[in-house]
Amino acid sequence: MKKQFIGASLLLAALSGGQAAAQIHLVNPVPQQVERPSVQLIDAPQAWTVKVDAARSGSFAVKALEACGVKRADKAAFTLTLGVKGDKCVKKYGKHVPAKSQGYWLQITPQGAVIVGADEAGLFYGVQTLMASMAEGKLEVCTVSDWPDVAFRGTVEGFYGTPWSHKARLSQIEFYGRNKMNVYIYGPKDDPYHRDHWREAYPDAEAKRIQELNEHAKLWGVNFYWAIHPGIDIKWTPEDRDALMAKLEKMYNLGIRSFAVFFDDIWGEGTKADKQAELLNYVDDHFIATHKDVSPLIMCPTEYNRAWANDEKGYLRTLGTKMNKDVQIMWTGNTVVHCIDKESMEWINQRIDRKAYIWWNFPVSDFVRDHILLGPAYGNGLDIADDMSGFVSNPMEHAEASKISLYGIADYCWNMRAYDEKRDWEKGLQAVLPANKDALRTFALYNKDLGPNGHGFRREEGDELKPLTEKALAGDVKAVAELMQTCWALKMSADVLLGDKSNPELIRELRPWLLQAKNVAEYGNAVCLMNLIHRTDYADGVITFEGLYNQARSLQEQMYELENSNVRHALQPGIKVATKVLLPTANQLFTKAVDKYNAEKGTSLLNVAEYNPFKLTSDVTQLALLPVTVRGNDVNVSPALEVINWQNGGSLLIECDRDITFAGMDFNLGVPGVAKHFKLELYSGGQWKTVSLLHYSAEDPVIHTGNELGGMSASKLRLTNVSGGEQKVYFKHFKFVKQ
Ligand code: LOG
Repeated sequence: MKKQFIGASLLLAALSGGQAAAQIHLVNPVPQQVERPSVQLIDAPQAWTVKVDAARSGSFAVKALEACGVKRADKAAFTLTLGVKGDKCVKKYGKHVPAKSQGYWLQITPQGAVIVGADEAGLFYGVQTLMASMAEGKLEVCTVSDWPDVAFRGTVEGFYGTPWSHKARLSQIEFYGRNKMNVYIYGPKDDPYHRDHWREAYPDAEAKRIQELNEHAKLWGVNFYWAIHPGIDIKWTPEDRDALMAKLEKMYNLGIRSFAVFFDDIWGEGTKADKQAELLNYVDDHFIATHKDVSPLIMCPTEYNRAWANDEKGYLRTLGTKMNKDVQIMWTGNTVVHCIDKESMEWINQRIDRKAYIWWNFPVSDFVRDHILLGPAYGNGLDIADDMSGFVSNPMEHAEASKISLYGIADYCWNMRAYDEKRDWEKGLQAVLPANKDALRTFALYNKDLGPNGHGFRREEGDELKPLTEKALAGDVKAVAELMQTCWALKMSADVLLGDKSNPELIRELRPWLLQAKNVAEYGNAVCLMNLIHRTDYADGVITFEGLYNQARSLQEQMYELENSNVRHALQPGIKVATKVLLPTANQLFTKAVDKYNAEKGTSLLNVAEYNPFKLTSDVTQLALLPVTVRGNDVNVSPALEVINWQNGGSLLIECDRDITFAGMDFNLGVPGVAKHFKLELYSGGQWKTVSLLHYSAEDPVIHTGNELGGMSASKLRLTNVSGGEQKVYFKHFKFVKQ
């Protein structure tokens, strides 16, 4: 029998070949090795005779058969024999099983299937492969040898914003199980019992929900990690240490067997490496080591990315040398939001003296809440499986929509070298919305990039359109007509999805973006027609240029109004779709058509489609890329979520291309009393003038300018740290209002 390693080319051949498609291609993640004499398909059995050792029959891996809808019968034509290596009923197959933890061997013949796991997890994954391969009602005769490249794979619910609902979490956990991910770290920043009130026990109802999630996770082979975030106000005292231990014990009593401790996004006392190491060693020695069946402890350090690592002070090296080697250390890469490569793995592993546990900040959107991220997961090295102890993705607060990229991440972690983001994206869209995959695909094409953001992390969006948009902008009529079809397809996809009944939760999450997509698409259509209609002297039957112009202007307004009426986050307002290629092209085409018309007809229609007179610059690295947005008279700088290290003398400068008259201003640096460390100046009449800053009360973290600012006219505004030292602050909001 010829051995075939499933790779991209083989799968493509299977997908596009004239012969019947191989069913194994339905399986996610892509199995490591598949052997098949030729493509031979049989009907999926209606009933199964299941052979398993009595002692194994209660295992979650065997129970998974029921959860997956397998109907058992005594003398069915199809026999499924399953067990873990060494079990009596699978003894003779033992030699085939890959010697890899979580691995399995699966053989499918017309008479039946055999699954032998290297361990229980492996057996469960073998069952999942068999089930997934039957999704289209057929089974394929083949033999699979499979195991994961990365031992711990999954997600960390670690974002700021509305935590996932209980229902969403249950659905996520099943999705992880089906796609062979085994980690779910529960650490939503806005669960008070995780962070702000970490010492307090969960109220009964919440505790019950966590317990239920944990039980559900066990069924799906997922380790439910409960994370605690004590760094905000921890004192390195025996009392606080005991409070932490007591909370962990409480969670253990609820059934939790996997734990994490986070120290991200804090400053002050809680950030000390030696104290963190001492505490975690204590937890490791007196809790993890003394309890049964508990996973290795995970910690998220304060310096969790290279840009923040201060080698001289040696925070990471201290953790590396002082913290027990079995404590796993999380890492987001070169910056907070970054793809991971070999070189960056080597850099961190050397410092922490162990393999880093990757916390990948994708598809999380808590710093770009106006976008929804439906693109493929790509950019991480395919050669780093052996350099990491685990890999988890931090998803969006939109749980269902996150599954599109999580599908690919599951595959990446399992079989890294065979990972193909394009193939996985298609399969992921299919898995999330089989009833309307094509519509979801079209819509997702315009919801991949994050837009400008403080982390400078961008994604490909609309590359496939560029040849067309370039031609359209150069005046090619055929290209403009084709672009109209593209816009129509976007509108069509949004309408189809709004009518979808198969995944209501997904449509609920997408809804604001679906409505906006319709506006963008209609705007694109109107603008394309504006560029075509001059060929018939600006009127074609009942359609006139001015009518289209009025429509386009109205749609610009409707897009803006939808953003305002559907504000999902006060400080990152907006609902943005197609911002990388399609919308900017439509805006350029609008200006072009209006300019041409004005020149020919001697009119003065307004040609401005998109205009932002404000520009931000800063020598404080973490502020330099923050976008400025204008909404009516409000001018906002997008907030940052992490701790900002604002050096002495560092400033934030906002320039306008003309003088504006100020009505008021306030900003929140997250620290009561910090106003005295900063100087605010306005550039007016050729010179800088200082405006005094104040807090209304000692506890108030919001800084105001009082009445002094009202009525002042200026073209620039500058905020400088004048304290003589570095200030650690948050940048929670920054807003001024013009008259
Ligand atoms: C937070 C995380 C947040 C993410 C993206 C880590 C370790 N911590 O800047 O909670 O979702 O970035 O905004 C973070 O990434 N801080």
